[in-house]
Amino acid sequence: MKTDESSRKGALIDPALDRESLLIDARRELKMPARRLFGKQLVSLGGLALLTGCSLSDNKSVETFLTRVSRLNDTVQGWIFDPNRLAPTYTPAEMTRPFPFNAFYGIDDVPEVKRDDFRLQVSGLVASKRAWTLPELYALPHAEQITRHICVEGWSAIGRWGGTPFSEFLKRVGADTTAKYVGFKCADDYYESIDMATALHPQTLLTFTYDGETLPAKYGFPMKLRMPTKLGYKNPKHVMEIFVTNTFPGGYWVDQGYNWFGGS
Ligand SMILES: Nc1nc2c(c(=O)[nH]1)N[C@H]1C(S)=C(S)[C@@H](COP(=O)(O)O)O[C@H]1N2
Ligand SMILES: [Mo]
Repeated sequence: MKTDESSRKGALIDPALDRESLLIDARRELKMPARRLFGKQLVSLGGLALLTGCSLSDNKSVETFLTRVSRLNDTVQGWIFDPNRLAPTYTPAEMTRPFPFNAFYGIDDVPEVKRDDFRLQVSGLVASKRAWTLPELYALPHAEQITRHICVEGWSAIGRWGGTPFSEFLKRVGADTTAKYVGFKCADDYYESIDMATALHPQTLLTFTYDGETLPAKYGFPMKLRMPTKLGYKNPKHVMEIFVTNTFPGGYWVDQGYNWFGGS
């Protein structure tokens, strides 16, 4: 197999779009370390297509696909981390302005969660299932982070979030930290779940602010779980309920074929 750019481009103009040779190209683009993104699973063309958000239906989308796969290799693997290691942090000057909005719907359909009636529900394997008001949550120990958010749609941005270390919150509710998962239900039908190691990671924050201000609706008011060790879709916005469980809860995108771990 030739590896130079021209031979790859040549393959792309073949109308047959030989899926097998494309897969070989894509695997080469990924090289060894980035395969860790997909765990020990064999990287499948379908999985890569989902991860990169490309349809592979014509030559142009195949080109975009290879560019995105290669971008994953070049950059994402440097930004996604081992759950025991710390993600890089940045200075205020490095923040992306304006920080992008993204959801499975447009900005006009962002849910408006009412501040006064809001109660965060806590359920599952926890000692205290009582609901929390926003003032109670705001009174928890506060931490700030400036980290990079990486979206599989092909963008990344540096933002500043403030909130309480999630491990601290789990401690306060008496969570069974030997349980496997923490699940999240959101105001907009989104849902997610993460592994307990990530839930306890020191940079996993239950955030209430963005750049020093109350988290705006578009970025997930009243709260967003922020994990710089995970891809963007793993970071739920508009969190309404948090539960601890040993039953795999899945997630909005995961249930459509995305990789569940969504990190290193
Ligand atoms: N509730 C909810 N959370 C969500 C999403 C969503 O559609 N609904 N989209 C996810 C995706 S794919 C991304 S990239 C980020 C975008 O967050 P931002 O709007 O703060 O950039 O939110 C994630 N969390
Ligand atoms: Mo995303």
